[in-house]
Amino acid sequence: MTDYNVYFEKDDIDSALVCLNTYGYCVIRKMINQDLVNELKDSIDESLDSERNLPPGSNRYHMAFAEVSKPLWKLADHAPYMNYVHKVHKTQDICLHRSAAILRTKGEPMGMWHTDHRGIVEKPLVPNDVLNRFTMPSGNWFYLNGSHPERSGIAVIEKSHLPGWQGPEGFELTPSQTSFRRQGDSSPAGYQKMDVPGCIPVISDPGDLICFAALTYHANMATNERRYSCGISFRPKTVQIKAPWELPESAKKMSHELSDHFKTYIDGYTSYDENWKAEA
Ligand SMILES: O=C(O)CCC(=O)C(=O)O
Repeated sequence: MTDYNVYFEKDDIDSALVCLNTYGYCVIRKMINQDLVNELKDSIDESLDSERNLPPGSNRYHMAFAEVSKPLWKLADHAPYMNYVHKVHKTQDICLHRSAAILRTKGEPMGMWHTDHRGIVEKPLVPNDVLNRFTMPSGNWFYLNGSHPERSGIAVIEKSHLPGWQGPEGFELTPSQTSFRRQGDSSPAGYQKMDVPGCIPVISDPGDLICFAALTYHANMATNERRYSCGISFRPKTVQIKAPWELPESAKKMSHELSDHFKTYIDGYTSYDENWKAEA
């Protein structure tokens, strides 16, 4: 599908990072085993759909999944994953930055193309304006069903992370710059189809780690099965964030219950208050 390689083994992170920097994404094969894949899926079910009543064609997100999921913390003890994390940040002095889980059910259409990156926002209005200002890779995701255009998963636009990128050929960035639309289309909403130059439907297996750069434009592909994804990301402690929200009780509970050797990751953790909005 591409004339370059995007698949790397977990003992070749250096080559994976060259691909990530060049094309804006990469896949690290077999990062976790099937047992951990199953544990993470069960944990997502437990926290997002314990009654199994999520209707077809819909989704639920947990935006601070590390605060409720013990299996997710297994990644912080997983030497190959942490080797990737240390290499990507060029330091071992890191704290928990963000974590999330997403559950989607069969029948959900493709999502909107977007970048998670917000740049430097003078007056943050929502939590992502506070947390997504940095150039650290924002997508370190486990697509626990794997990713495939016929089933579910993620698509990216290759090289859309490069400086000066103004949208795919025939498209233009939306006024917010966080998405793009066809030239001549005045709709403020972003595009939601796969027929875009540079679109790469990522194909991966359940234990693979899908990485993309902070700026890389991406979209969830149409969901044709119950679909699970999650991620835990860290940032160098030198990147300090003063969050304008109070640390929620769930974050305090997590800190209290974490094993001592993980406590270093809490120093600098802001959590995520989805109800926070800047005062008018
Ligand atoms: O659910 C997905 O596959 C993608 C989610 C996504 O694009 C995002 O959270 O930024």
